[in-house]
Amino acid sequence: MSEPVKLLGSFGSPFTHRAEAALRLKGVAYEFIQEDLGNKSELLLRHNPVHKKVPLLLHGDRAVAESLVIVEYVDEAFDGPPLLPSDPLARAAARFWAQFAVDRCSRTLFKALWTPDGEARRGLVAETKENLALMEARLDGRRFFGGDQVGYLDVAASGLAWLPVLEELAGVERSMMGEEEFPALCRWRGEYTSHEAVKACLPSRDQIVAFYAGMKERLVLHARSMQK
Ligand SMILES: N[C@@H](CCC(=O)N[C@@H](CS)C(=O)NCC(=O)O)C(=O)O
Repeated sequence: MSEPVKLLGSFGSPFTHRAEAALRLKGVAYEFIQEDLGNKSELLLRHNPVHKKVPLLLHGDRAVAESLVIVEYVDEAFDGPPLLPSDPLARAAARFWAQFAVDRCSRTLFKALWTPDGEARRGLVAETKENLALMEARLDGRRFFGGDQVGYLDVAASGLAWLPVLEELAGVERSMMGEEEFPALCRWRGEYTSHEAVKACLPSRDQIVAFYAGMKERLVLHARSMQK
């Protein structure tokens, strides 16, 4: 009998979504355990003592932490359509761009979201758009980043899929990823969010709002402290 798979996560968290999307895409049966981030469970603290964060995957008695590490583990440990390409160079490229999407693209974008209007924000928006332009070019006419199927890089970059809700929440009037400037990325967002496996674990607008609403003040303060 296969060992049980449990995912400790928080619905609305883009990191949790990555792990859950990987499980869905591979067709792995799992139990989702909603974690209260204000009162973390003993299970989470015991198995992720370093970061104490979600997502956390439990496969039998083995624990895997960090969203992209989980995605790679799920890809390797279970049958189902591959998320990473088999060619070593293509794998390296997918990892390179995933790192870019996470470290550069999402971080700058997130700072831009919560930074009040002014010179600092204008700089962050310009940097965000430069990063998005690189992601746009990376799509290069393909349906998904890796080709016709949803793969590792799509999952890594999936935070871009709920940007409109975050922009609404942050009171951003002009989207940083508008259709005119980024047609390929906007089309990709539509393809990603309407994919059957992804759709099944995509938080609703209300769930995203609920997840971030409580943090808004903290996010604004955090963005401000990073400029000092
Ligand atoms: N680098 C981690 C980030 C995970 C993360 O920031 N998780 C947040 C939820 S979105 C969390 O658990 N926050 C709780 C805390 O910081 O105490 C990953 O990719 O999994």
